[in-house]
Amino acid sequence: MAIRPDYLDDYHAHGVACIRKAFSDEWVELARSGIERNIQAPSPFFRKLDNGNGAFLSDSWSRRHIPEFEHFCHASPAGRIASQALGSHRIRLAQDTWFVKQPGTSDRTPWHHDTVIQGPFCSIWVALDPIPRSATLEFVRGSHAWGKILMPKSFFADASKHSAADSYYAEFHGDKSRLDASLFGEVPDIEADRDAYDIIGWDMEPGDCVLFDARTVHGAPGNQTSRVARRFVTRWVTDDAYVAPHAQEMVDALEKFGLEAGLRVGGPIRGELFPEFIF
Ligand SMILES: O=C(O)CCC(=O)C(=O)O
Repeated sequence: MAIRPDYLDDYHAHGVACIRKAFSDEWVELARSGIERNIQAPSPFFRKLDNGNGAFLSDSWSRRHIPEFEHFCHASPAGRIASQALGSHRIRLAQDTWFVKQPGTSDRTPWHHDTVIQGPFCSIWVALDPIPRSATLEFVRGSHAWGKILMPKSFFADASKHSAADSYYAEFHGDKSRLDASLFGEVPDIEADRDAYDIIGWDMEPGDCVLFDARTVHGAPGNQTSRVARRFVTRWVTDDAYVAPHAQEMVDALEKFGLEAGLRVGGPIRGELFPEFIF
């Protein structure tokens, strides 16, 4: 199925498009079941941040042992949407991941963009629950064209000053003392001056998704609603994508956790962990 041209226009112009009803109830239910199974069988990438008021949970690359996710990645509309967004018949699945924000969590997803892979790289973030605008992922419109790799604030700050969620988002960004700082900027303090930015987001219903360019700066509030807010995300690349200069820690973590990704900094995204799809 071809995605509507206006969605593609939004994706290219703004770095993000909200695609309504892109995933049927069956896909939503499958992803929810996968999350339940995954919480019982976490991978080494599983994280649970819990400040006592409702947790923020996540895991990544768990489709290898969660059949629901494997099926979702291979057969849902996600790959086809990504192929059209990236303008390539051949694409690779770079990552499956999910996030759950239980009611009451104050943990923000800090403003960031997804930089450990450079080159053509998009994400499809699917809402698995009704998520109101006040609790959903939001974006700085057009920031995919800012032209610089921006590191989260926590990358530069003293570790003791980070919130757990901030640390999580800088966890695999390398040791700054070993990196050429001129390669990076710092994500501006968007929360401190929201009116200065063109921030967009949507009320989401289960099965709606946001398709975004990995360079588009995004973040999410906590969840101050009375319902859980689950999301399932797949990330996709073309063969022109490569491992970013600051991704050595991510490469090391994949090897340490036995995922045998075979990645090297500056090298391409290939191999079994990143299956190829042809549309
Ligand atoms: O859903 C969230 O809170 C985080 C999502 C995110 O940062 C991403 O998918 O890149």
